[in-house]
Amino acid sequence: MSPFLLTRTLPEDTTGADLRADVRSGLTRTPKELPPKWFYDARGSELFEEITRLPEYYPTRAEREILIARAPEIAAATGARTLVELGSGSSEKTRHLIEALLPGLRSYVPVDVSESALSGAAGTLTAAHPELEVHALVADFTRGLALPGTPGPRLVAFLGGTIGNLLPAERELFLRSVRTLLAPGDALLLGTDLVKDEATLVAAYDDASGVTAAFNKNVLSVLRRELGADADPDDFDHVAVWDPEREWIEMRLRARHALTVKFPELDLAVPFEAGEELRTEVSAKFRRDGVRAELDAAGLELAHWWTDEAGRFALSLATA
Ligand code: AVJ
Repeated sequence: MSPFLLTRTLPEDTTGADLRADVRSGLTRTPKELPPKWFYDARGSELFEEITRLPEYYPTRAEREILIARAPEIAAATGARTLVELGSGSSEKTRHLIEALLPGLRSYVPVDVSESALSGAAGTLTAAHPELEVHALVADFTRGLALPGTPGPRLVAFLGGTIGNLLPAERELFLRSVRTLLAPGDALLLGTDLVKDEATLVAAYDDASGVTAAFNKNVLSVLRRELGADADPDDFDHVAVWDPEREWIEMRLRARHALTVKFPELDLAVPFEAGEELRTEVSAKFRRDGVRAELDAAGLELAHWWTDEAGRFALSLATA
């Protein structure tokens, strides 16, 4: 009944070492940057959940619309007995997929960097589906994955458009590593936000109520708590810009005046000029041909492409 396992693939304290390494390399280069995974402590995960309910943030609703409409087709096409979900977060949308995959589904493997999001989600799911084995993994899926030996066929889902957080070269490595997880008959379900008008995109990352600004600044709280940094959120402005050449949104923190952030534990002082920006996230937007080409380069074949009615977001089903 309700087997629930939680595995950390890395010893807990490498998280601190990873953060220190990212701070050292990302904050001492020009322009400054930090990887977006550091947003997601318990507070950051909560703020992201709040973002998904904002009127301006359409991706979650658009993807849910596609999942509800296409879950039966996905179930029929894959016959999955194991669902692996990378970057599962609260697993809220996944419910639709899980319900369509039952009764054939045996095992659900949510993978996320946020242990708080994982245990919350797994609790809800095991309560709703006591017959399902839930094996949660606290892991950074950009570093390669070892999956538990669950029954095939496997469906690996990477939803929400989170692949857009990776730069093109990182996406290529990531898709190749996913490809190695797939046996013949397994499949990848990939969610991608789509290129659209700039006003809609920028509003989704700079909402009127300031929740995304708080989410962006939360990374400064992570630096304070984890590394003893003296970063003050009031010293920075939230910035969201669309890069039309690279077709991605960048979130940045812009110093309101010249300041220095000190990291006593790292013996590091990071100077910011007035107006200097720290890039905290890239969120790439896609087109069908680009997705097909990237899948192809990783040895994956685009089998289905579904969008919401408004054409804002896409789900791709790819086979090995
Ligand atoms: C969770 C990575 C899909 O890029 O849209 C939301 C994160 N950042 N608002 C995205 C995010 C700002 C989100 N992903």
